[in-house]
Amino acid sequence: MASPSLNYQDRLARATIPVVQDLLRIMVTKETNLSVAADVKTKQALLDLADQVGPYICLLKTHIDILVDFDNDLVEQLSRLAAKHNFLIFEDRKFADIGNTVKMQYGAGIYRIADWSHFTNCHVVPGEGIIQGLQEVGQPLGRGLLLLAEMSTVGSLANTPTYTAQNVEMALRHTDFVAGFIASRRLTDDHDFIYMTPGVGLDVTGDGLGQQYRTPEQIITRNRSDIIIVGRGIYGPGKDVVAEAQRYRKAGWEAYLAR
Ligand code: 5BU
Repeated sequence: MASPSLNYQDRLARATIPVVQDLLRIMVTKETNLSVAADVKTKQALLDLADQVGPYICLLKTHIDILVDFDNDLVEQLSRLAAKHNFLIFEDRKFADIGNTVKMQYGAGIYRIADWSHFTNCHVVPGEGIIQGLQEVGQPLGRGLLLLAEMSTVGSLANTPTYTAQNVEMALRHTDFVAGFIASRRLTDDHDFIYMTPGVGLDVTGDGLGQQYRTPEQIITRNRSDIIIVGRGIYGPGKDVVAEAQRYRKAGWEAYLAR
């Protein structure tokens, strides 16, 4: 098979999942492949961060269960900021249970993730039923799923050829709901999936707890991933959030243009 176009615009024309079309359209319009990992502990800190980085990102990645003061108003305000700045939301929930359980975890509970998060993700450790369960809840709402085919950390047990390849096989059987992967690199040219990569940093190589940072150039230009996910590199101690968001947006976009 001929090497596919890696151009976001071409892929927008070909994308079949509506939420993937929305994401690619935002990336092309705003010229950004940056996602900020908003790992903060309070509602106000999350809203402030989203408002500050909003103009520079295509996707805001959340860990909603970190918040000490989550409420429904947070979801409403976050959704308003997403509309104001034109970005989508990705709850990095990493579901990992049986299909019947994840359906409830995704659609119900306090967080009702499926109601507001455009993307979420799962481990395929339990087998394909996890995808089916999430799909029953998410697809009618127009959501997309990412499979955790690799992780960014030292010694990740997911990063074995067999496990990663099985993620790809499962994704290929669910192309109406599986939008792509969390991985450090493009894994297949058999179908045009979206790739998102955490563990991206320009200044340091690790965090002392197993995290490993690679540069946008490594991830986007060389590894052909699509979206860089950056957390502490943007809002860590002493950082100027807006300046860092601009810097990572530029680095990510230049790495894209270079390929
Ligand atoms: P950091 O501050 O840029 O290290 O944050 C990285 C974010 O990405 C954080 O929210 C993690 O939970 C998330 N992450 C990751 O770092 N590595 C992975 O393999 C996956 C998610 Br999956």
